[in-house]
Amino acid sequence: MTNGQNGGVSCAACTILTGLVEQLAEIYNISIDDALSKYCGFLPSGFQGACTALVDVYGPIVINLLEKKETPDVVCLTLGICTNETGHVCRLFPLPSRHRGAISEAEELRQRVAAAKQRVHHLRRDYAALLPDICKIPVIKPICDLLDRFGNDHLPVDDVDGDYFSDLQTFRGTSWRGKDCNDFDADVHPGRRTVDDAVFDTNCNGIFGVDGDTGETYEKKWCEGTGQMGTVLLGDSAGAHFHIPPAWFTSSELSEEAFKDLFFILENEFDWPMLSSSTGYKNSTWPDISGPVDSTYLRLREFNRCNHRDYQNIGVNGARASAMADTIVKSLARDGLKDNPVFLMLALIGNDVCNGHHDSSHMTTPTEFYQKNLETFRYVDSKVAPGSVLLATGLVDGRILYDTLHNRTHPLGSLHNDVTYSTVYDYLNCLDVSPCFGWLNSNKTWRDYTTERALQLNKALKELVANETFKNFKAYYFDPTVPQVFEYWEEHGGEAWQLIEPVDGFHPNQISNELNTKISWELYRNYTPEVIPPINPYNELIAQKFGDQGGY
Ligand SMILES: *[C@@H]1O[C@H](CO)[C@@H](O)[C@H](O)[C@H]1NC(C)=O
Ligand SMILES: *[C@@H]1O[C@H](CO)[C@@H](O)[C@H](O)[C@H]1NC(C)=O
Ligand SMILES: *[C@@H]1O[C@H](CO)[C@@H](O)[C@H](O)[C@H]1NC(C)=O
Ligand SMILES: *[C@@H]1O[C@H](CO)[C@@H](O)[C@H](O)[C@H]1NC(C)=O
Ligand SMILES: *[C@@H]1O[C@H](CO)[C@@H](O)[C@H](O)[C@H]1NC(C)=O
Ligand SMILES: *[C@@H]1O[C@H](CO)[C@@H](O)[C@H](O)[C@H]1NC(C)=O
Ligand SMILES: [Ca+2]
Ligand SMILES: [Ca+2]
Ligand SMILES: [Ca+2]
Repeated sequence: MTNGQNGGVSCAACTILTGLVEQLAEIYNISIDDALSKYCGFLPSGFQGACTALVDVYGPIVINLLEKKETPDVVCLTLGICTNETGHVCRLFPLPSRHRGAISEAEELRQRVAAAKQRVHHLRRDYAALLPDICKIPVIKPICDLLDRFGNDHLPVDDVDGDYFSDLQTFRGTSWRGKDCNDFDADVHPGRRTVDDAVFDTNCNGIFGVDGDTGETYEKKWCEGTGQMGTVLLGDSAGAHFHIPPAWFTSSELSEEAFKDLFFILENEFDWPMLSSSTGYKNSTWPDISGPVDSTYLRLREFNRCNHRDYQNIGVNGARASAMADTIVKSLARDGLKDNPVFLMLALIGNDVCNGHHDSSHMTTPTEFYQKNLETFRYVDSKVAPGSVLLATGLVDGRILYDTLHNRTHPLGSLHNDVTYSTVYDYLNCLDVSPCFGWLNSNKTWRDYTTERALQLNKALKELVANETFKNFKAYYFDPTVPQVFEYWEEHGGEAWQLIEPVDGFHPNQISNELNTKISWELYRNYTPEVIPPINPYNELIAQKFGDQGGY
């Protein structure tokens, strides 16, 4: 994400937090001062120092203006955190209606900010000196360091033997890739083809040891030649299952409980790959993620228990075709000679047209899309064992987002029903920090244009799949299942908005993830049954002898 314009990310953060604090004061009938303390108190102790430091610097003006019923936008413009260098003043929360009509909204905002600046003149301080670079503040530094650890290579951070598998959950660990059952031996990791496994489990699938009756290892007896396949996703935030806890943006739900997993969430980049459509492997225990879990990995594991733990979710927030080819795909952990084949899904469903930034020059062209995807396909071909499959999914028609949500209330407006998705989308565009300028936009011309480019890119991808051949896998093209997911849900009595992540108004949620698996699997069965691997006849025996195979 860029830093944006008109105050960008800092302005959005200031305005949203100020808005939530104002609402807290109202809900609990407390002063703004107390609401600020209450908010900081909700955060895990590691963050409270940073929160208090911010309150020390900005608190006096925030308190003064909110108690005079100024809006969060006016507060953050007065503080100078939001600016208007493009000539537009960005507005998220509604202005008090009493002045409406006589003057334009922009003019009213301008007048309010001018008056506010005068009123709090005596409280203003040298903010640049007090908060030079937010990441240099001692209490905030550890948080910035944490965010820096995501790095660019998308590999597990805690990986002693360097085989790209880890035994910790976060930092691209077992939430993303099967657990490394021996982190001191790079030859031991999920996905390895059947070897001896007499004493140790060399592929971490929980199957090892020797059958005393026959003298054969269980791995050879029950796994070898059964058509094992690992599950791999190469994708973006949708594939990694991006989710922002709605309670963080809903004033009535803010609480200590809501933030208790803040570190875990940061360490997993706001993604929930362990519940995703491609590599989900466990039921949700998160209070705000409800809905069943189904995934390609779970289906392949059900077909063949020898596939236990052989999954890799290589989804990266913001990924587009060029980043995938240049860096992301290189974090694939696979050896064509030593490992089993893969069932690989490539799904870049939007970013190539999303980073529009007020013009189309940031959108990927069809020629680039063909070339960059071809590079990715070739890299995969150099890494995977023969007999693999690659299923490429095209871009979605993101117009469904605006059509579904534009006049609904965003969590930030839930207290007074006064902030719609349309307002949030345009606000993020005004700050140039939207995850998708073209589709999350009240301007229909832009939404249509963005879809037109997406369809051109899909045509290029289809052509790639039809024209090129690869040594170690067969490639297939599928349109995204989004229209079928919506149709299915609505036919079964649901409403469209229930399928979209509420805070970002952009990503498919848990229900969508599960339905995507169900519908994709039907498509494979009907149109490409050859991609579905055989059922291992020894599954029952494996379950009896090895139970949950070591879990995850
Ligand atoms: C809010 O608190 C004030 C005193 O702090 C009290 O006078 C008022 O009645 C309270 N309002 C509500 C709705 O409880
Ligand atoms: C926007 O910028 C202009 C020029 O710098 C300034 O005069 C005006 O007051 C600003 N408006 C607001 C609301 O800050
Ligand atoms: C999730 O829960 C359901 C119902 O209890 C169960 O049938 C299913 O096996 C569970 N799935 C996973 C991945 O544990
Ligand atoms: C939202 O917009 C749709 C059409 O786009 C309309 O049918 C619906 O009545 C609107 N709902 C509200 C609450 O305004
Ligand atoms: C929508 O965007 C297009 C392209 O930038 C622009 O020409 C048009 O004026 C905009 N329409 C509205 C209603 O703002
Ligand atoms: C793919 O093949 C079709 C048909 O042979 C051809 O028309 C097209 O130009 C090819 N595309 C590319 C990018 O090579
Ligand atoms: Ca390792
Ligand atoms: Ca290892
Ligand atoms: Ca094994």
